[in-house]
Amino acid sequence: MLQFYMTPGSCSTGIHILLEELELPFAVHLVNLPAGDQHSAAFRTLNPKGTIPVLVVKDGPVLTEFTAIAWWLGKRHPKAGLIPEGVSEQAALLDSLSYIVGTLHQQAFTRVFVPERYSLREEDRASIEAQGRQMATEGFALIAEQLPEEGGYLFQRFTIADAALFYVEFWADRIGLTLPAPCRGHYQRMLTRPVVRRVLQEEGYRV
Ligand SMILES: N[C@@H](CCC(=O)N[C@@H](CS)C(=O)NCC(=O)O)C(=O)O
Repeated sequence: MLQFYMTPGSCSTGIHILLEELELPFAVHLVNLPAGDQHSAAFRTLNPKGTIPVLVVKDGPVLTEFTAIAWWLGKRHPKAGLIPEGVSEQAALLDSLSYIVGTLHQQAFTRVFVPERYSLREEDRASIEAQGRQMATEGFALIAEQLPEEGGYLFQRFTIADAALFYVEFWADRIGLTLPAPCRGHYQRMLTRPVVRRVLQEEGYRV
């Protein structure tokens, strides 16, 4: 069975959605980030980077990094169509996925959630957070150009990139950041998926 290390309401929610969309059996290990579980010796042995999500495959690799885990799941279960077939289509998918995880999440939202990573001076925190919100606004505007006007999926059908886009949209919703209409439509479309609703409920959110 797969061993899944996750924190409710974090980027691991995107992987949680993919695991449940694929109907895979997996055991959950909750990592309490505010309590610092990710710094424990046991967790660092598993993932020296000290981040979730982590997916441990029996007799297989220990997968870390959202993109690597999502890619592994999509490739391992090709019939689900979570990754398109052509090389150019796959490159386009990786383009969007890398931007969402590497820029929207890592650069923008990290500034909003943990501004202290960017300056030791207490008086800088508010401006770093504001900068993160501005970067997120710009990032969503770019992503919106790739979406159908009324919302819908990034690549005609649901792919691993939509799971990533969903978790940053969920964060935008939580911090009261206004999304452009196509992203709002995407977010609503994702919320109509029974698996997405179930995952949010399992993670302790009211849908
Ligand atoms: N590059 C990693 C980063 C994942 C990441 O930043 N996860 C956050 C939660 S959303 C985390 O583990 N934070 C704990 C920490 O940085 O101490 C990935 O794409 O999986």
